[in-house]
Amino acid sequence: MAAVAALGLNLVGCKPKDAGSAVSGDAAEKVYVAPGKHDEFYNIVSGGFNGQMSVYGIPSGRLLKIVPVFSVFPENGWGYSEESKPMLNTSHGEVPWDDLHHIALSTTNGEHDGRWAFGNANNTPRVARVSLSSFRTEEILELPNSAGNHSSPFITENTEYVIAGTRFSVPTDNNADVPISTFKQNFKGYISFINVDKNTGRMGIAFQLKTPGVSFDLARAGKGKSHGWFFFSTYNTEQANTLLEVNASQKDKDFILAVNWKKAEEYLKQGKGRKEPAKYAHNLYDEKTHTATSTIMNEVITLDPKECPGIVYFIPCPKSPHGCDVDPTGEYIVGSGKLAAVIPVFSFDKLQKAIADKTFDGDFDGIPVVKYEAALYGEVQKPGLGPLHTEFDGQGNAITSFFVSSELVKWNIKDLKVLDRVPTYYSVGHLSIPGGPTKKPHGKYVIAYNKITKDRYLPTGPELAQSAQLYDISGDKMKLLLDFPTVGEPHYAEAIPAALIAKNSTKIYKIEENGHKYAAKGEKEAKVVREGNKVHVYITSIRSHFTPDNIEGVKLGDEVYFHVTNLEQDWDVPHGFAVKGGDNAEILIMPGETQTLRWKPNRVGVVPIYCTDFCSALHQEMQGYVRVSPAGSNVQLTWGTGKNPVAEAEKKVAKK
Ligand code: RUQ
Ligand code: CUA
Repeated sequence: MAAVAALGLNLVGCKPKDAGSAVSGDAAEKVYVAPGKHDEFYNIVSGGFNGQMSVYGIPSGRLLKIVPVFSVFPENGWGYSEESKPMLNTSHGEVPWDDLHHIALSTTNGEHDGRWAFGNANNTPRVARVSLSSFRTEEILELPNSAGNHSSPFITENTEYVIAGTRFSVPTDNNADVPISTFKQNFKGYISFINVDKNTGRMGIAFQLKTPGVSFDLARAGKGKSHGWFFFSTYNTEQANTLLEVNASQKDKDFILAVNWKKAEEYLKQGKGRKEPAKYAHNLYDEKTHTATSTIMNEVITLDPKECPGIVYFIPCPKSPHGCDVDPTGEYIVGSGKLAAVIPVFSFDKLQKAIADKTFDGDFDGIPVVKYEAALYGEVQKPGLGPLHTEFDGQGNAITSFFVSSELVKWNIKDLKVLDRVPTYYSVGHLSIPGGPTKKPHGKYVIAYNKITKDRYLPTGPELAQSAQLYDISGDKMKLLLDFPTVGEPHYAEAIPAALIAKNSTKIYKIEENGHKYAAKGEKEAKVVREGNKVHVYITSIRSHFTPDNIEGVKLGDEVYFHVTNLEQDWDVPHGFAVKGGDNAEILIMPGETQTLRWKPNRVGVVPIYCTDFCSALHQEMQGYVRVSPAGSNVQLTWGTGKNPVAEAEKKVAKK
């Protein structure tokens, strides 16, 4: 126990000796992006417990955007507008928050293609797809038989699959009420293979692999020669169900799971997949109707490796591996054992030979375990303490993050020699080299996402700023250039050349293509329609008024739906919409789009509505009123802009 306690102390990380140390003289120049100039890279950063993604410019570190994914976001109405609410639906009902750890940018032929960013929900297992044109979440897919979707999302070379491995092994959804102590018999580790449509990006669960009950931590797809394979780090191969801190750190080695997914596809074709009942939500946002739909799915196809020999193998890996990263050639697989003193590097060729020769060390729950030495290329000796993650610079080198010794360490993949090390402030988790996980890293920088900031920023109460640090890796020595604070708690991030994304940015939605059921595509189409106690307001916004902006005839007990269509067809002219006393948030409507705010008035009176986004010199004038009368009142439903709606209505009645 004492040893464990001592270890526990170590694990909190230590402060580098030269904390606060100098940056090189030309650092400021290297990160300075002059006003009006653009950054060279987009950095798409996971938000951790804020459930969002954020977008920074590199090298400046400027925050460009926050994209709500699994969390509601009052800033733009995500999860508050009627259109976006279905995106947060799950088999548990609405889950308006999650813990987003990893980003995967889509690739074609193993290189960034700038189309989508995928993100995982670590709490209620889901995978999201964000468009890199609109910077909006377009799709969220829930994962059954899974709990704590940490080993996710990671993608294959051509984005054929996004994979998601469960962090918690759990009993299958169909056999869920079992004693926790029956872990070894009843708990399974499911890995979902999600296929992605080449053109639309649309996702679906192709199949789930049912593996022994262990915890999946991270993963990477093979590439080049190892395309067709996937590698997952695992821990808790002790299969403990309590006090994992101790009980899951018993073994000297855990495993990397190697999956031959091409072979799994063959078994599926042969009909080896089993249809199992499962309940999960599939949510899609449609850019034409500007509306999301949520569909509850009822079954999933599972593959049991025990019935499909040759698709999975375990490789021993010291000790509680976290990151499992594949180099740009696809030959080297790097395991980072959080408690290990070396970094093992495995060879794909040797692994293939070991499998062919059956150089196994028995099996684990029916799955062959390849002999460690038979798959090992070599070990990086004395790299540092607590290796977590490795990225590649495209020049034959790897850079590994070390949480405990708070540093980045650069080493050569071929000779496994340490080349350089730099301190991080402090306790780095993930790191990101632009293109680092692809076949063609863009190199140039590495960004460290740190877990602790202590004295680096002005104090802000008990919780301090989260921090990223940018290093120049273009020379032999890594050089610290910049600290920049980040929102949420960043875990993984990817960086991609701006040239691959900027040109495709969505500017407006064409109003004539607006297929929203309640769109008013011009002021003439603005109207108010009562359906029982539901009042649908077809309202338009254009600088700087709403049509209608005076509405009467709403009564207590009504549910009012403001369907706001933004008629603007200019870039960067959203309008907002808010109503006093509304129990949700504002909505922000992009040019050409329709979004709906639901409001249930709870008192009689005249209620202001207004635009929340400073859209013109007369933005402050962009306002109106809704009169709410008692239930059963005989105030007629009337509406208008620029006229007296009550007088207009009276005129109409008089004419009849
Ligand atoms: S993790 S700090 Cu949740 Cu990706 Cu490694
Ligand atoms: Cu529209 Cu302010």
